[in-house]
Amino acid sequence: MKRDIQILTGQVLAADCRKTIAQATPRELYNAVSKAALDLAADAWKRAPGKRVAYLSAEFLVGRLVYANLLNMGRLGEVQQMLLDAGVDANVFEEIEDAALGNGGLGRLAACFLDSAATQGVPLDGYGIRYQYGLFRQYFEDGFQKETADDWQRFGDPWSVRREEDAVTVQFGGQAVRAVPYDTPVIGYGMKTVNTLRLWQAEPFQAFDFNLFNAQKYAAAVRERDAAEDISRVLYPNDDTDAGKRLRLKQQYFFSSASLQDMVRAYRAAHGGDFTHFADAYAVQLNDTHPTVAIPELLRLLVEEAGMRFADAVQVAHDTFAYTNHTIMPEALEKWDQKLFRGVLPRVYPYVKKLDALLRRTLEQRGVPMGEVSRYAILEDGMVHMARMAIFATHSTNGVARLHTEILKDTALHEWYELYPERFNNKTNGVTQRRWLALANPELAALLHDAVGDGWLTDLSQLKRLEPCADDPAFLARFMDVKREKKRQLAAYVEKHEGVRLHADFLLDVQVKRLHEYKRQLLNAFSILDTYYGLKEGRISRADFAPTVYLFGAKAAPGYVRAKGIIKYINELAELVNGDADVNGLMQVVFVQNYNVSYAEKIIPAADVSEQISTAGTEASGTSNMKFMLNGAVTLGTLDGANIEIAEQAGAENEYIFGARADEIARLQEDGYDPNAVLAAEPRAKRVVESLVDGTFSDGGTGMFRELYASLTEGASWHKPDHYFLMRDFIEYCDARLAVNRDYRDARAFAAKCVRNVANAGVFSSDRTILEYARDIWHV
Ligand code: TH1
Repeated sequence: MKRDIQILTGQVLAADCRKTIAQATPRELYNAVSKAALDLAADAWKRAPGKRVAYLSAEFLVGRLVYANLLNMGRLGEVQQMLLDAGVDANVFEEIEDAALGNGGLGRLAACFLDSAATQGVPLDGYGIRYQYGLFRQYFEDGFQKETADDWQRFGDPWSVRREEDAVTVQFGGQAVRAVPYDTPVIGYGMKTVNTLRLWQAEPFQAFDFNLFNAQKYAAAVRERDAAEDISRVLYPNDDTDAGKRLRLKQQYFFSSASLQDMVRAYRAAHGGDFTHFADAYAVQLNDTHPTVAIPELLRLLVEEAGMRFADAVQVAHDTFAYTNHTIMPEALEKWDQKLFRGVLPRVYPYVKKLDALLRRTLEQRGVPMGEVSRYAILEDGMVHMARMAIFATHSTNGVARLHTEILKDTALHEWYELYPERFNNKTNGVTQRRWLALANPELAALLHDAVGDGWLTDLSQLKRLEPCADDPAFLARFMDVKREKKRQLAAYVEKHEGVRLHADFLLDVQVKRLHEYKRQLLNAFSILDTYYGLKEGRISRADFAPTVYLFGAKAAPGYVRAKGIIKYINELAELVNGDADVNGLMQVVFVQNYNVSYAEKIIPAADVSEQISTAGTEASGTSNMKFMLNGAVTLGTLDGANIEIAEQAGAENEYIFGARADEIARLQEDGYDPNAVLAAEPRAKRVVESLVDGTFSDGGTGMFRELYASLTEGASWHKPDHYFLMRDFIEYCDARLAVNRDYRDARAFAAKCVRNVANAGVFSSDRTILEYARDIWHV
């Protein structure tokens, strides 16, 4: 019997705050609806027998849970009606903070995987850290990024359940802390499967020292508590870079050890003390190297607590673990100083040494020359090399898009591929269509419902049946109506949050992702400035130009000075363009603050053009590219990461591809590349680059713009000039952009391209990805 969520919500509200639905504040309503829903999911939230997958990840960027969970439970319409009946705005929960326990693509991928596994019936649990503060909140002051703490639990955390009885102890050198799990149900679409996201919180054994407190030594009295809580205090805000910090290593060990202890305990309860078949009970996926310390930790547990021989433990680890690589950027490859590692984890370090010794013996047996050993060694040049440990001690290493995996095999990890070719495999990323289409774009979902039914909700390949609609004028008209409506909604949201009136009738060209030099937001900005000059000076015909909004959203890591300089530059550009009445009917530049999952849900469905312009060979996959495609935007991009597969699926004629390919970039890196030659030969390039230093814009006297200029024209001690080849691609990019603009003027033909993107987005469902992992790697 279907229980009534309205009655349950009313009961919770009456008990908790003696109010009705109409009287309750947004947070009271949020807590009540969430509690009621959790109650309705309780029966389905049971552990199925059989092998389970543990997805270990330092990040789970789940975003706002309430709408997505209600959608998957089949209760969203009911709740919306309930709110409507009570005179409450259905968007009332938009005040609720996102759970931003991740930086970007890697953390959001983990969240999509949770949704897909639960929907497809894959028994997978997420394990991570319950950060007290998630990714910082961003705002702009004078065009500069400022950060504040993200206190995401301010409105409560009604979706999690504290499991005191499952707490474990994690031991560092001289410090022992309690790891207390908070479980959140992961509700699959249709609620047939409910898996678990288990996030560990670090706590002291004793809230404070009573004797010190009585002696009025207050700071000392809470020192142990602070030191314990510090471990799960805050998410490191670096995307794609290795922080190398002691506390970060403690975080990694904290959740890796707690998660393994959890599995070991459950295994013992079910199977007794013989751990030789541990890999038949658990598959453990390492999301990048962040949880790789789990490998020596499992060895330690098996040897010291299960009495296993080291060699047998290594076999168990090999069969249990698999590793996903997400980047080849050298600055992201994790290495720990050996002394630091040994100091923080003295109980684990001996097992790292034993693994390193085993690796060296293995290399010798395989005839690897002595001179080559240093390229593989786990312990080398005073560091612990985590990726090497992850490849050596697991049975699978996968990349996240076809090109990325090929680069791993051919160059980045070539020596490992020669040693263990059978371990390497590709798993192209995906995104969940429940959140990124059904929830974010109900208008398009309704149109799809009429055209092809609803099967795509759990089988995205069914969108293929939409293909003929690209030739149907009536369908295209409805598609364009949807885009217009999503732009109107976005404009209302942007006006509320940024105080800017966005032109909802313009072409919407979007680049939203973390700010990084390799993602080349600066190239985008240069091209906008070139367009501005072109329009003002008549090189570009105003009459032929489709008015365009250029929208940015991006957070820079707080310590990444160049990235912050690029933000300031784009904000200066926005001021120039938006302040010039002469072009106001043609261009608008908007940089939204605090881009996050909830903002993405507003922006992506409204976009016409998806900017995916990383230097070829640098973006492992990208996942926003897939979300844009699914919502019917065309890709303006380089042949990088999953863009290649996107263009292949949709047909290159439905995207706008430009720029050097990965092989050309590699050649330029080898043979030499001179951006100054481009600047000398191409006045348009010269002019926009000079805007960094010629007084066109002001960096407020910080020197940021001059430093950016130098990075492009002179290089720095650690890199050559224009490390990311902006000048190589500049003119081609401007040309491709103008081609988009030209094509957009034929609204129907453009809409047909958009619809062909939707129709061919099927393979980019994370359902497909998760089923491939399950079949090829986890064997569940
Ligand atoms: C990202 C990759 O940059 C992106 O291309 C990919 O689509 C995504 O992972 C999911 O596979 C990465 N994020 C991080 C974050 C950290 C370290 C390395 C990477 S790679 C902290």
